[in-house]
Amino acid sequence: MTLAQTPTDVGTDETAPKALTDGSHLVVDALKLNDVHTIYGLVGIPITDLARLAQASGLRYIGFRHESDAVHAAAAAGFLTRKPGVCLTVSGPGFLNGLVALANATTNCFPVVQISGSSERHIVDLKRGDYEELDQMTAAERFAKAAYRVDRAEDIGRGIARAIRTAVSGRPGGVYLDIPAAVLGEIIDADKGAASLWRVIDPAPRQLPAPEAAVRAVRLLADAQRPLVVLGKGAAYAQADKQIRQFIETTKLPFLPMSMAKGLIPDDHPQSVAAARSLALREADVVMLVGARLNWLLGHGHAPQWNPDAKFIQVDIEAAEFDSNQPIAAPLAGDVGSVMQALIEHNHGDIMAPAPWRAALAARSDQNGAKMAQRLAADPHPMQFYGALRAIRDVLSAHPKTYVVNEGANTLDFARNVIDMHLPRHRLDSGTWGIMGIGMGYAIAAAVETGGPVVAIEGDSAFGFSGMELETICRYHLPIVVVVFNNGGVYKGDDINTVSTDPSPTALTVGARHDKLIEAFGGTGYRATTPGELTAALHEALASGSPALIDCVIDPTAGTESGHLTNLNPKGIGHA
Ligand code: ADP
Ligand code: TPW
Repeated sequence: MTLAQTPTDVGTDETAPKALTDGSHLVVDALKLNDVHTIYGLVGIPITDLARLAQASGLRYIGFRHESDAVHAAAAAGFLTRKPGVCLTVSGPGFLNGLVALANATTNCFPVVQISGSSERHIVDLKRGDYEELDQMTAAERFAKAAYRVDRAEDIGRGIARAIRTAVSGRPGGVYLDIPAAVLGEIIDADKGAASLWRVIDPAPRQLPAPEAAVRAVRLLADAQRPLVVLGKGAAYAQADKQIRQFIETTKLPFLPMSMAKGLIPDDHPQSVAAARSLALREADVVMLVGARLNWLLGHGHAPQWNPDAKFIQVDIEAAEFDSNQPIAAPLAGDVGSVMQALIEHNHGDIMAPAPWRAALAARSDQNGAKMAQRLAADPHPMQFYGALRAIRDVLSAHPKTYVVNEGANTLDFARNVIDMHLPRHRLDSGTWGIMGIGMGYAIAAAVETGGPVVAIEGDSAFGFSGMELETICRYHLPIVVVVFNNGGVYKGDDINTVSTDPSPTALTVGARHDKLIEAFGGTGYRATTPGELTAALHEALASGSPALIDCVIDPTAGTESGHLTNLNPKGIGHA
C-alpha cells in the first residue's frame, strides 16, 4: 500500500510523526473485526488497492469476471453460513452489474453486503460528468433491504457495522454500502481510526414468539385431521435443523420441502410427502408454513390447488409477511429455531398426525414413486432429461455431501424432483424469482465456503448467463463439476424459424461443445451422449476434485417451453 506511515511508526516523544491510516485500511480492519474471512468481487478504480490490501491482511479475495456472479456468490455465502457475504464492486456500471444479484438476494432473504466504490460526490451530485458517474445509493435504495453511504473515513466502522446488522437481523437481505473514492483515500490518525471501528454484538438476535401464539398453533395442529408442514428456505437458513426434525418426528406430521429446504430432513425420510405433493396441498386442513412464503411458488394458497377451507399457521421472522396471501389463523413471529423450540415446549403430546391421513399420503407417494421409477428407467436415444438425471442421482447417492446448484427451466423442474438431498443447505437454485444466472456464482461460493464438492446442473441457456466464471473456477482450482444439459435452446432446441432466415428466438447453437470452454482454462471437459457416459464422466470428475464440465447431449425435442411454467405465458391472439 501507498501509506508511508503505519501504526508501527509511532514514536515515543511528542515530536515523532503520528501514525496514520486511510479509508481502505479501515474497511479491511472493520471487516476483519467482524469475522469476515472472504470478499467476493471484481476490481478497478477505486477499489483495486483495497482488494490487494485485503489479501495482504489475510482476508481471502475471490476475483470474478462479472459483478453479478460475484454478488450472487456473496449472497450464497450468506445463505450457507448465516453471516452476511461481502462483495466488492467498482463505481457506476460495476455497481449496477452487481445490483441485480443484490436485489435477488433481498428477494430470497439472503444476507449480503455489496460494498462499492463510487465517483467524486461533488461531480456526481451536480451531474458534471465523472468517470463511471452514477448516484449509486439512490439507485440501490429501491432494490436492496437498505442502502447507506459513508462520507467520512471516521464513519467507515459505523457504516460496516450498520450494513452487517441490517443484512442479517430480522428478515435477512441485501445491503448496499457506498464508499466514495475520496473516502477510501482519506488519511486520518491511526488511533482515531482504530477507535472508530466496532464489532457487532449478536448480529441476528433471537426473536422469541409470544407463548400464547405458540399455544394457539399447537391447538390448531392438535385438532387437525389432515395436517401438513411446508418447510421453506427460511427454515434451512435458520440452522435450526435439530429442533425442526425433533418437532416433525415426535408429531409424525407429514412435511413438504420447498426446493432449497430439501435435505433439511433427508428426502428419503418416511414423513416426506414430496411425492404426494398435489394430494397434500389439495386435502390438508391445517398447514404450517415454516420459513416459506405463500407466494407464486405455492400458488398463493388458492383453491383448487389448495383446500379452500385450509387454516394456515405461519412461522416467519417478518410479521408483515402474515396475511399477504391468505388469512393466517396462527401467526408465529420469531426466528425458526426459537419458534420450533417453543412449539416443542408447548406440545405435551397433543399433536399426532392422524394415521388415516398418513396412510393416504403414503399410498399416493408409493403410486407416484412407481411412476417416476418407470420414467427414470426408460433409456431413449438421444438421451432425455430423466435418463441423464437418473445417472446424476445415482452418482450423487455415492457422494451425499455434494452441494447441488441447479438452474434452467426443464433442467430445474426435473432435477428438483429427481435429485434427492440428504443434508441441510446443500441445494442452491433459481429461488424466489426463478432467476437465470446464479449457477457459477452459487457454485463458487459453495466450494469456497465449504471446501466443496459441488455439482452444478445447468440448462444450456441458464449456463450461458455466468459461463465465463469457468475461468474463475479453474483459476482457484475449485472442486466444481458443471453438467450442461445441452439441448440447443432456451427451453427446447427444436424451434424452427418459419418467418425469416434468423435463428428462432429460443434457438441456441446446435451441437455446441461446452466441454471445450473449460479446456481453454485448464479444466477437464467431457461429452456424454448416454447415461452410461454421463455416469462415468461424473464419477471421474468428482474423484479428481478438480474443475470439470460435462457437456450432456439431450434430445432437442424433450421438455416443454417454460418447463412447468408454460401456463404463465400470456395467451394473446394466435397463442391460445
Ligand atoms: P421458499 O421459497 O423456500 O418457500 P421463501 O423464500 O418464500 O421460502 O420464504 C422464506 C421466509 O423465511 C421469508 O418470509 C423470511 O422472512 C423467512 N425467514 C428467513 N430467515 C428466517 C429465520 N431465521 N426465522 C424465521 N423466518 C425466517
Ligand atoms: C435473468 C427467462 C427462464 S428459464 C430460461 C430463461 C432464459 C432458460 C431455459 O433454458 P435452459 O433450460 O436453461 O436451456 P432447459 O432445461 O429448459 O433446456 N433472464 C433471467 N431470468 C430468467 N428466468 C429468464 C431470463 C428464462
